[in-house]
Amino acid sequence: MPASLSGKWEMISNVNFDNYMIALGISASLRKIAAKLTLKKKIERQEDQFIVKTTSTFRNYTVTFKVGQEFNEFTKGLDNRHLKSLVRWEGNKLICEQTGEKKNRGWAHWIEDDKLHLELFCEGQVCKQVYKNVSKTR
Ligand code: VLP
Repeated sequence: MPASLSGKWEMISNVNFDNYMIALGISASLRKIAAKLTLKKKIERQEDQFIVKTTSTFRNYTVTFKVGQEFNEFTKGLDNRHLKSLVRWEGNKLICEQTGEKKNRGWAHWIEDDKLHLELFCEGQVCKQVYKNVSKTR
């Protein structure tokens, strides 16, 4: 079993986010706002189900899925597209393929050095984000 993705996380680096957003067709005005955000993730795992909440002072986005089970995803408040998404484990990486209008779209999450790593892919662009753990212990 890979190291747990569960918990609360706060973004500490964000590389190539603008080009990822351009690939998604996000407007310049929205990109300007988004670029300044410190994104947070709350990842919960219940049996074979994951709930991934991305939050910020501007907008929030939640996705719920079961590993290995394709689902319909609507990226409400992001690029507002309808996707067929499928998440699977590939070694220690949790990988999502998002099939729709945009080619080679998806993301990958994994733990490395106690940090949550995220790569966001779209049409050849790769945005790399790293999050530190901010879960409360006790
Ligand atoms: C859209 C780019 C501002 C930017 C415009 C809105 C909630 C993996 C996966 C689980 C994501 C999040 C992608 C966020 C950037 C989209 C930003 C509002 C933030 O996360 O953890 O959904 O795909």
